[in-house]
Amino acid sequence: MTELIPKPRGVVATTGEVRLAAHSRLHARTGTQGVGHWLSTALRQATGLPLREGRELDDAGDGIVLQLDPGLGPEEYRLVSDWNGVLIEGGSAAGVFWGAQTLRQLLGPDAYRRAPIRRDRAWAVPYLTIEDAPRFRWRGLMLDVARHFMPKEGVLRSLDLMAAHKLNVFHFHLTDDQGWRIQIERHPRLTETGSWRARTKTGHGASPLWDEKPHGGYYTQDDIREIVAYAAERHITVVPEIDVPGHSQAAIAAYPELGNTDVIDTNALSVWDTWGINPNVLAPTDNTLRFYEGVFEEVLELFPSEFVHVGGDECPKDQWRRSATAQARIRELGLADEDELQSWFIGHFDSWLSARGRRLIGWDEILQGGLADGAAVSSWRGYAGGIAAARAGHDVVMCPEQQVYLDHRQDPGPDEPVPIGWVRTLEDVYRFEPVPPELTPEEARHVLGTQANVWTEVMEDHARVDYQTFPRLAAFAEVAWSALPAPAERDFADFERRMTAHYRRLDALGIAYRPPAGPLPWQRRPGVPGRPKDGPPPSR
Ligand code: TNX
Repeated sequence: MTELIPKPRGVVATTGEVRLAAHSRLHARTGTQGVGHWLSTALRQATGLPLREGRELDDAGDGIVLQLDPGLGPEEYRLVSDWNGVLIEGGSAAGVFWGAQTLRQLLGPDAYRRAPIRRDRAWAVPYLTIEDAPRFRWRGLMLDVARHFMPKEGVLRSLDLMAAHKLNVFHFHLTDDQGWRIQIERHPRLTETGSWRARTKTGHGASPLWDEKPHGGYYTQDDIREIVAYAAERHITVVPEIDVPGHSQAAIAAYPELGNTDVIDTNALSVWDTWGINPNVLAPTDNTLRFYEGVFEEVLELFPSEFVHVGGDECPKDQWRRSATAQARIRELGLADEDELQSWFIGHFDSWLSARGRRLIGWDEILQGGLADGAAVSSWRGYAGGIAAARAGHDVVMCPEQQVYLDHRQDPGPDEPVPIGWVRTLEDVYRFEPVPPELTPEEARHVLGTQANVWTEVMEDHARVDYQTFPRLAAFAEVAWSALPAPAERDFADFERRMTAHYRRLDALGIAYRPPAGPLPWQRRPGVPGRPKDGPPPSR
């Protein structure tokens, strides 16, 4: 049962086990009540045990105690299972929460079920001591809900899956050319018009196809508040992304005056129904700035996170080159070119966010034309942007597409459902190193951490998202949390051995992961695996 993922810093095992029973109690001391509530709910669902709130460890030695230990780092925890019961201590409630996640793994895969399958089974925690702490403070997952909308329940489920893997930053990609997914009260057409597209490109290559089926959806501000609160209970910070000045066709379709009206007829634009880099970008006008300040004002009220992501990626400059308005702006500001105009645009929101006590983060294109003072960078086009930013003293989140883009295929085989050619296998992800050797230790301190990105052009529902995300997210979680050696020295065989236990957990969670061997989910023949015809009736 100690096949833990992500691998903890240190485990010392002895013989014996704590057996949870009907009279076992859970006691959450000062500052850990929220974790206690989460843990008792999760374990009650799975085990059917009452786990009543207790005062202290029982004489029986089968209770669970949660408490803070100010001597530990903020996300650090210690889990001791011995004749006294199970004690989880953390430097903060977050540390205790990660310890509670470890406890769930120690209880076995059935601890991930939503209802007990067998009443008579024992729930045991082996005697051991675990000392553990994360390598990085930013252990992120980015989910693109713009290309394909994911209903709120799916987002909450993703947060649960992140928590189970000790990931703590949810980068919520809320807007793009293909859809605007967050209600903004002062600009209602962003969702009325911007959240729906009439059809979606499905085919690839020379002869694209469209499905002729409307697609859309958005989160109300109440939904967003619920998502943020749900994440907070799981010690996950939600970083919202509102993409500017590129990836904005959905917004322009809703409010045509946001586009370069002197270059194209923006009234003719609708929410984009295909993929790729879109030429229709925001006009660099005062009207656009005021409009988006209004958007960000509402965003700041909904999301308490220190960082706010403003996109900044893939902004073709062609319309700005042809626009008299954009050119006048370049002259008026004394800028050299369109790249500097993009920097000015991002710089405006950097100061605007800083004045409100927040920090801007953007994709590495925001380096072009000069990086705004306090800005942090999501390095996606390899490491180069991250290296340049760290050297210039900016904070960085490493998420190079060559390693941690989970929309890329995970196997070269012809049956892989993804039309993207690049292969990023489970082992590739496991051998991903977020801190490139080029950085000095001083510069490396600017690497806040790392993030896996799930772009959903080819994922129309959460089963496809599961398939692309798992099992690779388990490897990614270990890279983000555990103190692994250099890539070549990593023990992938040991990781695979632990994955055998982890697949059972993913099964219990109902995740449609890519199986390590055997037929892919849609290739299973009816009647082969599954419940035997004359098997026992399901237990109640
Ligand atoms: C590049 S990563 C993009 C996304 C796409 C992704 C597909 C980034 C900042 N931009 O818009 O969805 O590639 O892999």
